[in-house]
Parts: sequence; C-alpha cells; structure tokens
Amino acid sequence: MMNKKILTLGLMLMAGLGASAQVALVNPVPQEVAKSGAELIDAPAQWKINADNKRMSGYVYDALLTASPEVAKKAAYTVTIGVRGDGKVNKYKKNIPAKAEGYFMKVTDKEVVIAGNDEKGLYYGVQTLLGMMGEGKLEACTITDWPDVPFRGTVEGFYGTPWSHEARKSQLEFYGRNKMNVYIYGPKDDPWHRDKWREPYPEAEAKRIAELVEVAKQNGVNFYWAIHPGVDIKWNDEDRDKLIAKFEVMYDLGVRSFAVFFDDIWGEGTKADKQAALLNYVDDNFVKVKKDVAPLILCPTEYNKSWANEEKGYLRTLGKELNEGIEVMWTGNSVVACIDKPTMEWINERIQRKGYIWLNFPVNDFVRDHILMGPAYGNGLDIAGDVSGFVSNPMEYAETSKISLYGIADYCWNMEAYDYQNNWEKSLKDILPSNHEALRTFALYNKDLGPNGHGFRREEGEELKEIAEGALKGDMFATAMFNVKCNELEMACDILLNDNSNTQLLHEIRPWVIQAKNLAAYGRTVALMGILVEAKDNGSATSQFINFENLYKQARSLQKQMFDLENNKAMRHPYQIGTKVGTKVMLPTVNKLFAQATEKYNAANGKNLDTTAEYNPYRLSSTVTQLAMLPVKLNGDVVEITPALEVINWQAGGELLLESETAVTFQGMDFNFGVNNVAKHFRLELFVDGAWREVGLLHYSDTDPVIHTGNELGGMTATKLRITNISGAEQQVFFKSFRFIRR
Ligand code: LOG
Repeated sequence: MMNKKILTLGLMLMAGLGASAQVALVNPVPQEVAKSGAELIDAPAQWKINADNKRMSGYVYDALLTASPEVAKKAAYTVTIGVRGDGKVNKYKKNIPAKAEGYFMKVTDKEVVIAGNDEKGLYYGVQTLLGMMGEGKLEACTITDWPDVPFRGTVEGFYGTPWSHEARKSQLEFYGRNKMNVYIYGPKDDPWHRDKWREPYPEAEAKRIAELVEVAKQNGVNFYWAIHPGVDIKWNDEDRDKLIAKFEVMYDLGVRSFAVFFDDIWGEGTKADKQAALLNYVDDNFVKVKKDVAPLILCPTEYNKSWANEEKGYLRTLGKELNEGIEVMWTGNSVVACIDKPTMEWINERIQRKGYIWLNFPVNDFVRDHILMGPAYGNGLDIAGDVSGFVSNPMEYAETSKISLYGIADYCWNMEAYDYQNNWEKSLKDILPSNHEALRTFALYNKDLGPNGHGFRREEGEELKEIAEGALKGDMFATAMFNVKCNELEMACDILLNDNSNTQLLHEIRPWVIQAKNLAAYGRTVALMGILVEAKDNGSATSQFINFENLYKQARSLQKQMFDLENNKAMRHPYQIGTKVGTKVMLPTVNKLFAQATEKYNAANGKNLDTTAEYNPYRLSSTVTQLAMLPVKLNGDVVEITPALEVINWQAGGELLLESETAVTFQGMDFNFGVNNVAKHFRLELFVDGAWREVGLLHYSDTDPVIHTGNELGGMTATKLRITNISGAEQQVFFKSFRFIRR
C-alpha cells in the first residue's frame, strides 16, 4: 500500500519534471503527453525527412524546413511526417487521434514521427516540434494532441487605426505558430469594410489583401473577409447583388471565407428577418455554388445579452430562419465580458446553434489611454463543447496584443488545462526573449483598463498591495520596499527603451514606457518625502538640497510632466486622451502618499503646501444604462465625458446628470450624438441658484451632427447640468463626444 503510494508520488514527480522540460515550451499546452522518461536530447544538427512524395512540398513541408537542423540525406536522425492514410505513417494509424486538426507525435533519440489526422493536424505537430526545439533540445516523449475549439483566432474588429500590412503578416505567422486557424478581417475604420462596402478596393489595397490571403494559407489560417453593410443597406435586390458582387471581387483576390457584420447600427439594417434572408441568399447563391467557400459568419446587431430584446425576438428569428451552418457571433452577457456556461446556454438555445464567440479583450478602443498587457483570464474552462468558434478582438497595437493572444490560443486549444498565469509568463518570453523580465515588470502596471463605460476591469497590482498599505500606514520598511518597486519599474523602462530586438513592440508601448518612468520617479520622490517627514529630518543631515520642500517641488513637477505627456499632441488619441500607467494600485498609492506626507509636513512646520495630487470634482450619473459608467475627465479647462462606441438606446425621459463639487462658470459646450437634427429631442438644463434653467440647443446646419448651445450659456455659473430625452420616444444616438470648457 505504502509502496504504491510512493510509486505514484514518484511518477507524479517525474511527470512534473517532464512538464518543466522542453514540452513546456510548447504553446498551446498539448492534450496528452506521455514520457519515456524526462530525457532531454540535443537537437540534431542534421536530419533526413521521410515522407510520402506528396508531403515533400506545401505549407507543412515549408514549416518543417524552418527548423534548425539541416536536411541531409545521410543524416542519422530521421523526421517522418505524414497524414492518416500515408504509407510512411501507416503503422501509427491507431495512435492518431480521430479528431479534426489532431496529431500523434513520437520523439526519441533517433527519430521524430509526426502523424496528422489531417493535413492541418500534421502542421500543428510540426509546430509542436518547432516549439519544443526552441532551446536547441528535444524531449523524448509521445504526444497525442487536438484542439478543443474548432475555430480559434482573432477578429480585427476594433475602432481606430487598422493594423498595418506588416503587422497583419506578423500576426498570421504568430497564429500559425500558436495553432490558431482564424483571422477575420473587419477593422471598423477600413472604408471598404463599412462605409464604402459596395465599392471594390483600390488596386494597392486589393494587392495587399491578396498577399495576406497567401500568408494566411502558409500559416494554416483561414482568412475571413468581413463586410459591414448595415449602416445604409436597403433590403432590395440591388443592394443584395452589390454585396455578392463585392464578395466576388474578394473571391477573385483569393478570399474563401466571409463574414457579414451588423453590429453598432440602428434602423432598417437591424431587422432580423431581413438579415437572415440576406445571409441565406448569399449562402445559397454564393457559398454553396462556389463549393470551396467556408460557412458564413454573421455578427448580429444584438450581439450580447444586455442588448437582447426578448419581446421583439430578434435572436430567436435568426435562430429559426438562418440556414444551418451559418455561424452567429456573441460577445457574452455584455459588450465586454468574460464568457461562461450560462451565457452560452442562454444564447445557444435562442440561435439554435453553438455561438461563435467574439471576445472583446484585449481590445482597448474604449480605453485608449490604457495599453493592455495582462493575461487572458476569466473565461469558463468548461465551455469547449458550447462554442463553435472563439475569436479575440485585439488592440490596434498588434504586437503588444500578442501577449494576451498567446493565452487565447492556449485557452481555446486545451481549455481545462489552461493556466493563465503560467501562460502569461511564457508569452512574455516568447514576445521579448532578450528582456522578458523588463517586459514583465512593465506589464505588471499595464493590465487594468481603468474606469470605463463597460465596467470591465482586470487584476493589477495585487503584488503591490501589502507594501502600499504598509507605506500608507507610515511603516518605514514598507516605504523603502515601495521605493524598490519604483526602482524596478524605472529600471525596466530604461532597459526596454534600449531594446532593439522587437522594435514594433517598443514603438507601440513607448508612450506608456515614458509615462511609467515619470510614475516611477514620482513614486521614488514621494517615498523619500515620506521617509524625511517621519524622520523629522528636513534634509540638513544628509544633503542641503534634498530636503522636503525641494522633494515636494520635484513631485509637483513630475505630476505636471505626467499631465503634459498625456496631453502631448503627438501622442494623444482623439478619443480617450491620456497615457495612463499603474492606475489601479501604484498611481493612487503614490498620490495618497504625496498628500499624506505633505499634510504631515504642513502640520509639523506650520506650512500650507497644496496637498491635492489628482483632483477631479466631476461626477456623472445617468438613468440611461449605457451611459451610467462613462468616466469624466478633466484636461485643463476642458471637461470631457469619455465617448461610447456603440449605439445608445436613450429611453424617453432618460437623463444624463453631471455634478460638480464646486460651481463652474461655462465658457462653451458642444456634444456630438452622431445624428443630424436630433437636438430637438433633448433638453439641456443647468442648475443655477437652486433651480433648473433650460439652455437652448441647436445645430449650425441641418447636416451637422454636432449639437451646440445657444449664446446664453457663456458666463453662466452652475453646479449641475443635465440632458433629458424629451421626445417621448426612445432615441438611438451615438455618444461620440461630450465636452464643455470652463472659464
Ligand atoms: C464593436 C467593436 C468594438 C468593441 C469594443 C462588437 C461586436 N462591436 O460596442 O467593433 O471594438 O465593441 O469597443 C463594439 O463588439 N461595440
């Protein structure tokens, strides 16, 4: 009994050791790994390839040729590759998992055998081999592997600057390496995807798309081209034929997979029966006729539960009417949400098929002041059987997005085994092997999104919390540790700024790295302020110059430098202005430490130094759910509400209220609801001297969606402002901008 236990323990330890060896370099984590001992083998310098003739060319063969060993007919080491049915792997046919894209692999000190259930499976086996050899070694083992989710990848579906051609090619290679097989092309700001959906691409763009299709094929990725016709589609034969004609043009460029998006629209385009009829028509007259085109994907208008109108039955209509095989996308319980079993059960029952997940992570188009470098976590580990596909909508920062995408790839492939923390550590090494520790240290402060309209937050700064709490209590050891953390961050930034190994990554994160350096310097200064004030040493003992008041000046300067950087014209985004780092724990802690130290100093020395670090007297609330969580930002004298990207359903009587702690004297104000002539449906009021007073709203012209205020606003002083829908009916508007200027 005892012996058996010890034996089991021994085996478990061995398995554990094995897992930390070369197979552990492979992403995604393989399904089944059996060891013939945790034996490491030096990768051969040469090998010969043994395969049926038909395997000695094509994308799988090309991938194998990228491996480090040289191909030599007389080499002692052999790589055998084949697909079920090939003569060369016939004796392994019982080992091959009968799963799409699955493979069996055997590694010994004499040979590697990779036998795919299909060609893609073989390709993935080759990727496993390449991953395993990352550090020049092989590990003796057998692997039986297959994906949990049949379609895995990304949808380039964000607002903002679309990815560059180079970035897309790099993504496709990354997907191939990490066993993702889908890339859906649908950037909101590509005119030929949305506004000019009827028109063909100009020649140069068309050529690039044709090239991407080729690169995708080389990497085992299906390139889907998405069209977004809902803004102005008319449900007539003419528009239907124009859509097909556009698909034909794309087909001629090589595209064999298509999607139709109806997200973020209102009006005619949103009708479920019309959408279903269009998709069915395309399915019957294009997809099925061509025979080599993948099943269509639809992104519905009600793409998340919080927007689903049960009474109108939009989703059920799609479920009932859409042809079998057409995929329907879903973002979960809200626009930005993690996916769990209940949401899948809810949607699948309505659409009568398995939902195709569009995960709005790590997309940052609604929090452009943050860059998201954290792990992909929070999605249910038990939904593999409930989804037909799972794609992530990333950031416009393609290279940086790879950190989270590395996790999405792993999650989709082997869900139950998904360990997001471990995956994250691996991803940083994969993306910046030369300086992964620096990247990790920096990324620790760039995980959370900050307050946002979707209420979606991420873990950040857990490792700092204890130190921060201690420092805030005046514990000197904790304050010193806090100082060390700031040093670490600064060090990481400096190392990153001189890294030339991944220039694209560094280019993307550069504004945040510079801001992080400011934050680190601010933190160090404040820590020293805390130490001096506790020690009642105003500097004379150590240095004349480093005294509390000079440190205070330095901290003030750093606050201003951070603010200036946020408002730097070259770096700022038109939407969410700013470059924010460490906003969950680090920055608020430094601000509090600053205020505390200054208060103590003031009290002890009879001084009156200003203690406000980051002051925002404005607070927003709204009975319109989609607006209720939007942050209010202060930039100098401009007060802005962060825009929302989706259609806002502003119910009759719904109001938006902005309150200020101190009275504001208005200079001017305008806002953009993205609709012409809509001002008449809304009433603007200011709370002046204890009573609401209406201020006129107008458009400068009928075709101008921007709403302005009448002349009377300038010079009015108020503590509250509200806007109400007075039309008596629901209004559908955008919330593209909202700002006022104070005197
Ligand atoms: C858009 C998407 C955008 C994302 C996050 C979908 C289906 N559509 O609110 O283009 O990147 O949210 O802002 C969306 O998610 N609308």
